Amino acid sequence: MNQKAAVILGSDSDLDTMRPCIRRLKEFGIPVEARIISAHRTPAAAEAFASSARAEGFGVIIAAAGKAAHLAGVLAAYTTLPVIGVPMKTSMMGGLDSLLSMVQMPKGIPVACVAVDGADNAAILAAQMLALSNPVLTDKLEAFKADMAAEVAGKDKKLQTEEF
Ligand code: RP5
Repeated sequence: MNQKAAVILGSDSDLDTMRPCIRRLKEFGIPVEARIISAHRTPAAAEAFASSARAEGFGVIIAAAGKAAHLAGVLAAYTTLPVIGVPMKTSMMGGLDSLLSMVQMPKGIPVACVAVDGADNAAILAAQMLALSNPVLTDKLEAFKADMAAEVAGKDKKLQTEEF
């Protein structure tokens, strides 16, 4: 059963944005390996990682990159594992460049793309994928959703006591 998650960063400059992703995966008890591998600066490493990821026990790959963000697509080209892309916000174009580079994949090589800087959602989506074959993880996700709903309900209740 492939239950590890990989978090691949295109650069160390993506790390701070992606820390919540790594933390969330760990909170769910998912074994995580984080790497810095660039589609452009270390393409051979990208191929090597993705080609062997399934055999190494990974069940999902999360790839964060910015600007001409080809990392998720390149990894997806070398594996049949699901790849989730996280487009990084950029100074010049606000992350629209990253988003379009990531999401506009050609037919045959899909990448599941979350929002710009959507680190937390990438972790939750990865957990949901791994949970397909992991009932313990499914229970954790159900508890996570119930906590979120309770939090919103608490805020709604508080709102009803406000004087406007
Ligand atoms: C991408 O270019 C990286 O994923 C990063 O988001 C962006 C800038 O990288 P650095 O120049 O900061 O290394 O490859």
